[in-house]
Amino acid sequence: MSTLFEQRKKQIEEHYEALISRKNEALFSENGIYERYANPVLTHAHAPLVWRYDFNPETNPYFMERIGVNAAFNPGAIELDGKFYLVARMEGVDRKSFFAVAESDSGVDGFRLWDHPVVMPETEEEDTNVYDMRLTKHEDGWIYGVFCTERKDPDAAPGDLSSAVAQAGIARTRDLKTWERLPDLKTSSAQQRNVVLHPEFVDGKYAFYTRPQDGFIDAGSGGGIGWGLSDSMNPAVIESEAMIDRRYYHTIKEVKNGQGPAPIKTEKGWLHIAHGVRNTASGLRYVVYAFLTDLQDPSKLLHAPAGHLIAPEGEERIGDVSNVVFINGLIARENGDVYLYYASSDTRCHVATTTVDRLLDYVLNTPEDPLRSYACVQQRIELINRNLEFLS
Ligand code: M1P
Repeated sequence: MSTLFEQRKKQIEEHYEALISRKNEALFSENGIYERYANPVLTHAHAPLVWRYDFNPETNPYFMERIGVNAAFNPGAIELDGKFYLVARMEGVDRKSFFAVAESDSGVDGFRLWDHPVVMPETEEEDTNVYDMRLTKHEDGWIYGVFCTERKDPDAAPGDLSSAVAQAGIARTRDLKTWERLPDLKTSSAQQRNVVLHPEFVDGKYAFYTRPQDGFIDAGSGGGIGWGLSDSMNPAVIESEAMIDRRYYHTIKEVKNGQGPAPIKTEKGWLHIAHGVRNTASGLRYVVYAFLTDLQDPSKLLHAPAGHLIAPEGEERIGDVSNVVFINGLIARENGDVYLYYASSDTRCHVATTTVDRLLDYVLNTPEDPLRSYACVQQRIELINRNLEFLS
């Protein structure tokens, strides 16, 4: 007769393998811009069993979890030798985030996390929490990971155990296995999050998308997707930041916004996927949006379709931080296919598939936000009248 340990171990192993080998299926797309998928690509339950259970019956007779995993979200993404890799933000039940690599052959299912999480070296200043890595294959030959490093605010009032300082941590790798930590990005802003390295040199310098901010949560006078150049990555120092994509009153990005992954180079310009945040009676609402910048000058905004590209739907709306979709990873393949890896409600990772052509069509042909109801109605009437004339 098998022991409780053996029964539970078998059950959990079978359940785990069924989850990893589950096929995913594209869903019908109402908007025609991209396809969502039936299942998330990565969840807390994808965390390898050896991360969580003690497999020794002597020390774990009930086969209980010893170190639980709470969530898998906000993954960076990269294609290497035809394989799809996510560098996910894994969060332990202790609320600390860390990075771990998952790989898949299809990009839409079969993501399996490597046996060991990433060991991210620290600078002289320890990180309390690290998360949201953007991966950039830079033309200098390195793969850079730029991520948020969060530390307790040294100026917090006594008893305030929430105030934090966010800055951009930087590391580089060739294989996603060994990471060399570089000094944190230096800018004049009190807080930086959602910093992304542009894949090419601009005027012979490293170029960054930034998100200067006054407070840890509040944009204050900051916010908006910024842009700055640095002579070097070691250390990376930005002397002055320009603003590429501002926040506007009564829009999807009125509270704050942030560059998603590194932009896709297309014949029409740099295609950007980003997140925007607005306030509601039930808290902040995070959506994903897109815009296009100039090929020669990536800091020059060319087209900015109104509204969101992806907003939380169904189960995506619920999680540890509800009503959130967030993106910091995409894979654009040689053949024009695009895999958007977005996370929902700080809990799980999803994929949406599309192509560069479809995204460009969307960005170039969706009208900009005219910022007023009356003008929005005029835009819609113009479409209706064109349609009615065409259809008559
Ligand atoms: O909780 C929602 C998101 O909040 C932050 O994004 P932002 O800096 O734009 O506010 C990040 O911490 C992100 O990880 C998180 O998903």
